[in-house]
Amino acid sequence: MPIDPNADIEITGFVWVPDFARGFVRDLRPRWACEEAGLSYRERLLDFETAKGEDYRREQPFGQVPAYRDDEVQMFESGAMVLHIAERSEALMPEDRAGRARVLTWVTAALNSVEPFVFDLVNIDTFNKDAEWGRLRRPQVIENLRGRLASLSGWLGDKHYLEGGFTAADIIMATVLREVSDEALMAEFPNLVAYRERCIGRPAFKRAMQAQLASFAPEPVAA
Ligand SMILES: N[C@@H](CCC(=O)N[C@@H](CS)C(=O)NCC(=O)O)C(=O)O
Repeated sequence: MPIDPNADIEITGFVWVPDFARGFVRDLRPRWACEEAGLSYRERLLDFETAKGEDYRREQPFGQVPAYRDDEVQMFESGAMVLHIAERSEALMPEDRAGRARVLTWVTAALNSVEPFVFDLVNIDTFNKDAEWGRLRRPQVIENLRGRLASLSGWLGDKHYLEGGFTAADIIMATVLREVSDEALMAEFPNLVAYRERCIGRPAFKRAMQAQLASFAPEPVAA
């Protein structure tokens, strides 16, 4: 979907981030959900200072992106946004109650049972790459994450997606797996690599990614 300045859905993002973060900022998730659901959205781009300001914290208490609004609701937390967008489209959410409960379960699992382990590694590899504590702690962090990936890999087996067809849960899980900063570790689980590639090979992901990348200013922008 082209971004539409008149769309009822608004998603916030950053006007500039450093190169390593481009393509990984979490507004990618609701952008991707909108693309899958065929819903247009408008973007509101913020600099860091505005994001940490009092006004914006009324929308996003932690001063982060994304924040979301449409004609009915105002939200923060990308997982909740993807679920909300999924409610507006059968493309991302099964119709039956049991199926919906499974999608909610897997979105929560991705954010609560997998992402914290991925973030522990990102915190070392990206944000503290020269720190001595990181070098000492990394083997244990890898071991912990390996355990989570092994469990996920065992569940997924040869299924194409987490629950039947592609759903909101796959948007969240695939974006979590994209954050794993050790490709050798991922390679221990070929079905997870194939799953991640299958998800991000979708045209809707590519459009969302292009839209995020196109939104960044080349240089930092001040308030
Ligand atoms: N749990 C939040 C996390 C949002 C988040 O971590 N946003 C990052 C960008 S990917 C951010 O705004 N970082 C700046 C900061 O924390 O100051 C969500 O999923 O929406």
